[in-house]
Amino acid sequence: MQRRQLLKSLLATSTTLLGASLLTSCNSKTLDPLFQIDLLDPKTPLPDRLITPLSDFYIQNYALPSKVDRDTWRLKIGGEVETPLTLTYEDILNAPQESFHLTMECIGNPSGGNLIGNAKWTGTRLLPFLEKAKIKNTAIEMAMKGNDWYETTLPIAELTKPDVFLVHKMNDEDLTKEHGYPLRILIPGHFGQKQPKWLIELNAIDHSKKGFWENQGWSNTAEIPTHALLRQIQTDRTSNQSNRVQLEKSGEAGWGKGILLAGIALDRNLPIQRIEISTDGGTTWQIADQNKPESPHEWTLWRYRWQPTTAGKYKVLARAVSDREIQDIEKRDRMNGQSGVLTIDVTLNAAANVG
Ligand SMILES: Nc1nc2c(c(=O)[nH]1)N[C@H]1C(S)=C(S)[C@@H](COP(=O)(O)O)O[C@H]1N2
Ligand SMILES: [Mo]
Repeated sequence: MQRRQLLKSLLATSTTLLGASLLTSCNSKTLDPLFQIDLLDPKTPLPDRLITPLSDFYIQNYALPSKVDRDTWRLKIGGEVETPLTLTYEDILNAPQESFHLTMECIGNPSGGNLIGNAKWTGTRLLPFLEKAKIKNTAIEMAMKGNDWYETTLPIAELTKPDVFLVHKMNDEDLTKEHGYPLRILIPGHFGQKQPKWLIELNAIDHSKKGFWENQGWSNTAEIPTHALLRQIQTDRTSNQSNRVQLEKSGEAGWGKGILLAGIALDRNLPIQRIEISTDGGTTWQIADQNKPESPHEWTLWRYRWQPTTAGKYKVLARAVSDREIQDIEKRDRMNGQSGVLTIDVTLNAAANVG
C-alpha cells in the first residue's frame, strides 16, 4: 500500500515528464554534432550505419529505473491464454538468439532532439512463446508491464507479428539497469512508450485498456509516422529551444564554404524514399543525399550541402517522403509524434569589414 502511494505521488508530478525531460535528458556530450563537417565535401560518403553508443543513448523513465535480480526475475504470460507461462532468464537464453538493428524514439522527440537512438539488439522472438501459451480468441489486447509498474497496451495482432523480440542485449552488452535489465520487449514500428523495460508481465485481456502515457493523451497506437529530423546545421545541433542558428561568412564553419544540413529520418515500416530540404520556408524543395538501410526500422541518414550566395535570413526545413506519406509541414499534432517538422531560422551574416 505504501509503495502504491509513493508511486501515485510520483505519477502526479510526472505528468509533464515527457515534455520536461526533453530539456533535462540532454547532457553536453549528447549535444555533440551527429556528423562531422567533412560531409560538406560531396565526395565524403555518408556512413552506412550509425550506432548510438550506450553512453549517449537517451533514457526515458516515468519513475526511477528498476533494480531487478536476473536469477529471481520471471516473465509471466497470462490472462486470456490456454496455458499460462512463467519464463526464467535461462528460458530466454535457451531459445534461438538473433541480433538486429532498430532505432528507438520517444513520441515527444522534437526535431534536433536527443530522444532517439539507434542500437544493435539481441534476443529471441516472442511468437513461439505466445504459440505455447495459446492466446484465446476472447483476447483483444496485450497489457505489458514493467517491474516499475509501467504499463502499456497494444492489440494482440501487434504482439503476434514475427518481428517482435524479447531482448537482453544492447550494442552487444547486457541491458543496463537504465535500459531495462534484464529484459525488455521491442515491437517495431511503434514509439518507445510501447517498448516496456524490465518486462515482467504480458497479460492478454478481453477489453481495451490505456497505458500510463496513453492515459495522459499521448497516442494509443504510437505508430511512427514518416518523418525527418533536422539534427545539425554546420557544426550546430539544432535545438527545440530557440530554433535559431547564426553563421559567420568566414572561418572553419563559415557559410562561405557551404553549409552542412544533416539529420535522420524514420518510418514505422517503409523505406524512406527521399528527404526534401527547403531553405525558403517551404516554397521550393531540393533532394538530400541519403543512405538506404536494409531495415526500415533503422534510421536513414541524410545530408544536404547548401551553398547560399548572399547573406540574409533563411527559413530551413526538412521533410521525409515514403510510399505512405509526404510529411506534412503544417500538421503539428504533438501527441501523435508529428513534432518532427521544425522551421529553423538561419541568419547568415555578411563578411565583417576588415580595416
Ligand atoms: N518499464 C518502463 N518501460 C519504459 C518506460 C518506463 O518508464 N518504464 N518508458 C518508455 C518510454 S516513454 C520510452 S521513450 C522508452 C525509452 O527507452 P530507453 O530509456 O531505453 O531509451 O522506454 C519505454 N519503456
Ligand atoms: Mo517516450
